[in-house]
Amino acid sequence: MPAGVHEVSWSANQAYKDFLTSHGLRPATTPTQAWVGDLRIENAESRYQRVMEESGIPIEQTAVNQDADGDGFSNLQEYAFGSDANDRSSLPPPIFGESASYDYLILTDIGIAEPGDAGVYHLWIPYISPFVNGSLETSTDLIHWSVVPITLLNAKPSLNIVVIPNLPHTDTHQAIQRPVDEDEPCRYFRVNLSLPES
Ligand SMILES: [Ca+2]
Repeated sequence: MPAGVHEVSWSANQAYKDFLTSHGLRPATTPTQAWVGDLRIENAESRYQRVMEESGIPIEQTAVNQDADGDGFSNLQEYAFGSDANDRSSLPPPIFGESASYDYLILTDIGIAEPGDAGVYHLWIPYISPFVNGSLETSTDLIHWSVVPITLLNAKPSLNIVVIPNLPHTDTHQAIQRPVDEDEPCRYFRVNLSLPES
């Protein structure tokens, strides 16, 4: 199977049987059956092309680096962050950063940082489509970029998974926490996007 999201579900009959049983009724003895129909396998490039064409973009303006609606965001940026690449009023959610405080105890090179101490900043990055590869990169001179070794998320994580740090993800943005190093020069971040290789 190609990379991407694959969803198959067939639990309705079993759920119905469970419902009957829980109400003291006897389900029919016929076996639970399921069918899977309309299975479509589409590679990343053809999915991108289809979405561009379905939004009404002329074929000669669908390239990933083009900006079909002239709103300043490339077609791929809009595809990755869920806005309409053919509507000037539809823009990707903004990427921004802000200083924050620790929400957990941590050992730093100047001692123990306690919850509430300043010393980190949060980058807020919109969730990225599972059909796009995205990586966070950082630079101090806007020339040399290195990859930040984190995984960008496709959606808000489930609340029953407890992770440290407990990042304040929102419905639209993932929070990425980085330590502040006051000896460092100004640091820039960017998100590098590409379509997965088929
Ligand atoms: Ca655009």
